[in-house]
Amino acid sequence: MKMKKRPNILLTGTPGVGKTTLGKELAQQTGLTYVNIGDLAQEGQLYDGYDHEYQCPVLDEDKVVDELEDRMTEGGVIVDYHGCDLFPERWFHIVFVLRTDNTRLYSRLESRGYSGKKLQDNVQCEIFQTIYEEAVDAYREDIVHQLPSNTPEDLERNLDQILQWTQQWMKDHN
Ligand code: DAT
Repeated sequence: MKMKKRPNILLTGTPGVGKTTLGKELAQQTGLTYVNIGDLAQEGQLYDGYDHEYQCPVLDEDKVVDELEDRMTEGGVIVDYHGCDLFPERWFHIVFVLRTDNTRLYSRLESRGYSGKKLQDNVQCEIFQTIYEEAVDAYREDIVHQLPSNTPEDLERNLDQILQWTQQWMKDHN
């Protein structure tokens, strides 16, 4: 018996926009597998050096891609990461860039313990829509969608929309 085909979904955007919240809920509702790239790198120590300015390890992008390749080929993966141009374009069937208003993002990151340059740089990243531009450069523009992620109502709406999209994709491909 042939396995049912399932789509791969990329959730991206500035830290704090709500990728993890949406991704985990989506995984529960769709049965797709949620993969947080930060956690994956931590577990496998997929690092290449240390960034002293931001005080965090630097991702080894090749190792991350190698680690995920088989699972992505099989399909049915929701990937969560605050960057998107390190992945092969062919991996994803759809890309969602979550967006949050500056003042809300500021308080979310502050309560996460961010301060100083790290806080400022992340809020600026959102203001300059850095990740959205990275996404439209890296993927076909018609598979890249921005989603407002300010309120619990936004979260519900995003869940419903992606759930519907996933069900339609499964119908079309099986
Ligand atoms: P990310 O994974 O993008 O870093 P997160 O899922 O950890 O973000 O969310 C950051 C914080 O914001 C967390 O306290 C939950 C909250 N949050 C996420 N989505 C939200 C939404 N749509 N409305 C209100 N708060 C939200």
